[in-house]
Amino acid sequence: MTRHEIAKAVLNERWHAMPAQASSEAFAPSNIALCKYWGKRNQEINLPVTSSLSISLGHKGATTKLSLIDAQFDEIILNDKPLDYHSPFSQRLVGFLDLFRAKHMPRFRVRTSTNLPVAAGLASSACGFASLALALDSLFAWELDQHQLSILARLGSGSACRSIWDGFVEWHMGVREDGMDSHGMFIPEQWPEVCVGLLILTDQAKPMSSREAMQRTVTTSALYSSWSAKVSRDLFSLKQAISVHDFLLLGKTAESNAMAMHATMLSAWPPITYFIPETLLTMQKIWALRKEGISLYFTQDAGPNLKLLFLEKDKPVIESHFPTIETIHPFAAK
Ligand code: 2P0
Repeated sequence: MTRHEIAKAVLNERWHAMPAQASSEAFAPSNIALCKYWGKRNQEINLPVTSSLSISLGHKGATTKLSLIDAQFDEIILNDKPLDYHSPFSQRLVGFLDLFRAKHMPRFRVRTSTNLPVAAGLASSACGFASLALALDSLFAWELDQHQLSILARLGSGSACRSIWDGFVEWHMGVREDGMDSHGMFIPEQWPEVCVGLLILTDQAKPMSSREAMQRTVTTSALYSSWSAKVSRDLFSLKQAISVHDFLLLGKTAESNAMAMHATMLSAWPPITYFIPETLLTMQKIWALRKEGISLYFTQDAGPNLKLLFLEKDKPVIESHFPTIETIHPFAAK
């Protein structure tokens, strides 16, 4: 099935609905995977090879304002900057909007603002597409449930399907070819002491999109054949850690999962790495602090920056070692 057919199937009889209001606004949090999504079994509709598990970043994410305009083309504005209609990012958004555009429907103005560093590997496409799916739901008064919204967000960007919820979320890979069972599922467990520290080591754009990198890994990496089994073990451990609030198990599993994902990239051909010297130096600093008894772990996505995982009680000592860190409390009231 095509993306278009999936969108139509999710919307069902709502497909013909005209916008119920002239504008809408929605927020979605960014999310950080503790067990990564790395590889697709279907590239067109973003079906993953494995399930994954994330933590949403509370008030850190994207707000999308959507309105109808009388124009020839959609207008895309990112952080107050109008984007060139032909830029790859605009085209990706327009392609997503096209999924929901019946004949003769006006164009959209999409104004997205993030409160996260853009292009720092902090999953801004995830919160961007999730907030856009939520804004569309409100504009058209579809009143879809969260699982349906998660499927629509997934059509924009895989990891966006986890940004529909706060807290811990598991993206179930599903088994169906049409992907109707491939969506996020909320894990109803609060763990207010958990902190995520954003450590920006460079503001340079990443060398390769995660989309391209994961595809090259799937097709060329000798280590990729072991990835599914690693994910199954890590998902089991993470769910156990979350249910009994075992931070050591959570941190260890998340760090090991991230390192294994990067190992699959190192063994791709041509090899891929998102490490820069500062990434490795910071890892060594974290491992040294751990030897001193500080309970600190990291995870790394498709970029050189690190996200640190620690508990609230250790925040002062962590912030003293990493003065530039931005600490996020995923479970704090918004
Ligand atoms: C994740 N990443 O689980 C993994 C870990 C990056 C590293 O999901 O092609 O932007 O839009 O489905 O969701 C980034 O990939 O890729 C990502 P598409 P996406 O967070």
